[in-house]
Amino acid sequence: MAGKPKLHYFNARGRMEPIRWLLAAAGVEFEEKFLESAEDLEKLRNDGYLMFQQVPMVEIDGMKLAQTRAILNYIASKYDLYGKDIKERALIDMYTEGMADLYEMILLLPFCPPEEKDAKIALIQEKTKNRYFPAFEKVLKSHGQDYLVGNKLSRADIQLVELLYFVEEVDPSLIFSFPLLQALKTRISNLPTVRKFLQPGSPRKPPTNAKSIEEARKIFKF
Ligand SMILES: N[C@@H](CCC(=O)N[C@@H](CS)C(=O)NCC(=O)O)C(=O)O
Repeated sequence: MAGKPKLHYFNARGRMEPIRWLLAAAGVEFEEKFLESAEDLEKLRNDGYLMFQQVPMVEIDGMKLAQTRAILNYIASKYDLYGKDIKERALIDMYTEGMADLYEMILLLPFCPPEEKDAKIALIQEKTKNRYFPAFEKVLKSHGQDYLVGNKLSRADIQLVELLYFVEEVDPSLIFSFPLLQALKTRISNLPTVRKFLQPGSPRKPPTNAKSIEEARKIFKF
């Protein structure tokens, strides 16, 4: 039997967090090897482990996979979280690409210069309220089902709920006028695997803080 997937990143959310979420929601145990220094990253590069000299990298099923989306695609396919046919998959891709656009804005927020922060937060609030949340609320309303696609749990639900928690940290009021998103958040959070991941002590990482920014700067030299 194949061993546990091994995740290579530093000890923070960053681009690895959606991968942690998806594996955890699929009920897959994984190991993490944390980069602690620029030398650790250099070693992975010199050993030829990183296709584009970047992390996230996940060792899984004999592969060393790089590129966050490719890793998510593989996990979703493997654990049947990627729709039943190419049309469902196209919808899932469309939804998760939209989610990724908003996710990226929030991910980069802690790294922006202090004088730009208020404008960035205002933009995130505006886009969340007027573009992204209405779009996903509309999908749920259009079919009245419990999940975004195919009346069945998929990566789209898991990634959306991760995003809902992420947005909540910026502004908890943004979800107030979206009852179907609130209900989805509750439903997915109550799945046993997700509930476990949301408990303290799980591999879920805390919000980015000054310490993780400092660590990222040290490792990735920016
Ligand atoms: N498109 C890549 C981007 C990966 C990326 O930017 N990784 C950063 C850390 S979060 C990195 O390794 N930076 C070092 C470098 O680019 O040399 C992905 O989604 O995995």
